[in-house]
Amino acid sequence: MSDERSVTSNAPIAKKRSDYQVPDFFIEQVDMTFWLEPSETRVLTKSKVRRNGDHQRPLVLDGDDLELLKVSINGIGINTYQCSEKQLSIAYDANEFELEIETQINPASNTSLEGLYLSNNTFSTQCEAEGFRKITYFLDRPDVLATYQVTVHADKQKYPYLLSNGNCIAKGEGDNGTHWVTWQDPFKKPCYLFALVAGDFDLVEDKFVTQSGRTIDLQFFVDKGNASRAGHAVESLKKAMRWDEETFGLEYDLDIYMVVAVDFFNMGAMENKGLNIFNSKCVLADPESATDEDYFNIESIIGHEYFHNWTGNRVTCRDWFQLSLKEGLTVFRDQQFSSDMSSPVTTRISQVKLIKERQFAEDSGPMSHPIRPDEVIEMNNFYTVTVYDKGAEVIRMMHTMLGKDGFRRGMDLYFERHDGQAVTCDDFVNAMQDANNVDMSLFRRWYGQSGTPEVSVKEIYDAEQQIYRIELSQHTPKTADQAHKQVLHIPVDMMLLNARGEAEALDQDGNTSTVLDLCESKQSFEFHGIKEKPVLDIFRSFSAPVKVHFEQSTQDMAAIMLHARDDFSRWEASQSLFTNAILDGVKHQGVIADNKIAFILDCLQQLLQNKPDDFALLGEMLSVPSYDSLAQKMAVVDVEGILASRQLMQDSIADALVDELHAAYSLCRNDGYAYQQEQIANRRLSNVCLTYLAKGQQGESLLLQQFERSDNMTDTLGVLKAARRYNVPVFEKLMSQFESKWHDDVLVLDKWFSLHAGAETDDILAKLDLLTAHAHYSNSNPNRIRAVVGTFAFFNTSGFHNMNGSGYRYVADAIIQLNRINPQVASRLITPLSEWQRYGEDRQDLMKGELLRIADQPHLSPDLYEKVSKALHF
Ligand code: B3K
Ligand code: ZN
Repeated sequence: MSDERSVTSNAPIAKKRSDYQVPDFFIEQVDMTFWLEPSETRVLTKSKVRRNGDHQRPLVLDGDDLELLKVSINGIGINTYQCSEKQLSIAYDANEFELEIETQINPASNTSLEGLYLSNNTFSTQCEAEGFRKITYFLDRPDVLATYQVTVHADKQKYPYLLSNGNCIAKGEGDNGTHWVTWQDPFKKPCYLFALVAGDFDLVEDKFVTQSGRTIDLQFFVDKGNASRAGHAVESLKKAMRWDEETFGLEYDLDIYMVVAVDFFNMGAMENKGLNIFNSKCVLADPESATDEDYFNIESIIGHEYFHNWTGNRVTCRDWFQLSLKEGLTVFRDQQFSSDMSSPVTTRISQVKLIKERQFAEDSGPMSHPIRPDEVIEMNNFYTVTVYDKGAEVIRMMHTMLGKDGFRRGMDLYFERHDGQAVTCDDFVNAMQDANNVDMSLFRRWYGQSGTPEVSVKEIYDAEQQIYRIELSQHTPKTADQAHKQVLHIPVDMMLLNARGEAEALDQDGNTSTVLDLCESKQSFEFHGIKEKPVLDIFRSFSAPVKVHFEQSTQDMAAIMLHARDDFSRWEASQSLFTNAILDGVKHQGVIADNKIAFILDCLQQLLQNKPDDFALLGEMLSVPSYDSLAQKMAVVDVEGILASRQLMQDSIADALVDELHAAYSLCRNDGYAYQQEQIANRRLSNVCLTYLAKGQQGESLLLQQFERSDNMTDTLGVLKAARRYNVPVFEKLMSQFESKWHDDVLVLDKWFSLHAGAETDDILAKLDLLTAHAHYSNSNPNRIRAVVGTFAFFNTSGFHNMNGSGYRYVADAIIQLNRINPQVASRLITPLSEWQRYGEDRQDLMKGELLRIADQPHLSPDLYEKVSKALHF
């Protein structure tokens, strides 16, 4: 079998951004009726169609997996249409007409979880990006905006709640135990925001009064018995609504806001107008079953979907290449919200980790693309860390450069110009530019250029003249998708510190920080009147998504880590110190020079003696960088070298600082659980300490004590992770206790599956087989697949990269099985295999072998086809 043959037969065709054309027709009003039955749902769609411009082209509608029952125009049935596998083409002369289409679909057999499907016994939809075409023939593109009226008929007993977008305008009883409800959404929307839900739920209700005094009904629909777990999500929504009013002056528009939680969902949540559908994992929480991280994520995702109501729904994307217009901006908005609601520094740390660990890897791999992609085969493949999180960094840079008020002016103008429209990323930048009267032509390149820019920093201090100079140069290495790179406009936030961590004045006004504009390939910046060689704190708060090459002395890093005022800078310096030492170990067969270890231990000791006020920050600073962030620093990743050297660093800390860690651990007691910052920080620090202490003599008894005492999932999981980390024998026993307690709770059981799948033990493959054979494992539940296969592929480094190839084979087998069941989930699992080029030759061959095996499958989904063919031709 050759890789050429396997990836070119029946090749799906890529769409190009440059080929955009306005729609030939608009659909302005839609009236839909659903008769819901698990395997035979009928859908009647009446659309008001209007020709766009003077042409005679036919109306070509998208469809996928539909049975066409009837087509009529202006009330008269026709059969002069042409229907192919993915299109319905209708030639009709009039410029305006009413089109009626009846289709039949099978939600029960829809395992792709796109279109209309059944999740347990709930009918639910997911239409973004192109799932509406699995419900009816339609112009399934985001620049066709219509108002919708939707009537849903279904069995009353099985589906007492029938929901769709907008306001409920009528309801009634039908024949044979059925009932019906009609919904009307007065706001024009693209069809990807359409939603329908039918099921039996517990309903949790609340109210929100907007800044203008309107009362909004908030309704949360959750599985029966889960009402007590919805409180945090409801509070999060109210906070998000208030925050958007206060920060951006944006008020909610409908009178009702509904959130439905379902167990079977391909991602976190979906912002359908007035009817958000959520993965139950992103809604339900109580202290016993959810961790602080779960609480944080729920608040942030509830916020994210709510913020989409303006950035995404009221102003939407012209075409899918513009996805970052809504996603980058909405991620930035949810990040600001989270930062205001919780700890700004830990919030920023987690965002930066994601960029460095995952986005930089995407940039340098076969799927590299700009935040506004130029070519797409399967749109679902582009809901990426690049479009979302690098997209948010690009928005953040504008915020940094224009300032809070300037950014707000830009947002105001954006809504003033584009409310109710489908627009482009350029339109957004234009609004920012025009509102602030600045030229952003150079900055715009961030939208079109992929790859991670690398900035080299040199510092020169002239003691005699008291001048300090920084020389910066930028270069973006070529990527899989683009050979030639341009210079970018990079905002460089910096400060100069003296050895005591105090900030130097940078100008005559006494400003102590500044944002330099790096706009050329080489540029230098001078500061006068600097009396001693300063310590440079550069790219503060990660002011641009770039890699920095700066040979800073360990003394300078330690000074920042121990004394800087800026918390984020302190954390970054701690990570740079660790990274230098660990990579030194990788170079020297896993041995880190004694003096390097001693230096770090000394710094950590000082840190533990003079603790920062924020214990969560201390916990982060005591944690060594992840495997992924270390791997990013190597041209060829030395898996065993990183694992050994990282372990040596952790062991050295665990052995040398037992007393200090124990003291810190004992200090962090909480009385009774609350999701509240000081408590969260205590739990974070104590669980970091516990992970180190698990190695020592007292390890097992500390673990057992905490397990017994714990009244919350954060501390319970802290024990299990620490026990797993050091292979403490009690791990298996505690895991079975945990399983017996939680085997009926889907969300908690996912944590149990994931803990097992992430165990870096020699028998992991046998264990994975047991997990997939477990009575509660299911290949149709994405959360469970991610808990087992996802955790293993992304986080079980030694197991996935086993030199006998068994880890790669296991993941490829899972992907092959999922190809037909759920292409979106399968496609997300392929990323670690597709990064083969980062490893040594032996591993490369094994990984490519598995990619070829996937490529050779009959009926490969476009999702996998796109990724596998790019990975093989890299
Ligand atoms: N817009 C959705 C994501 C849709 C993903 C489609 N494969 C959720 C969000 O970003 O808010
Ligand atoms: Zn989003």
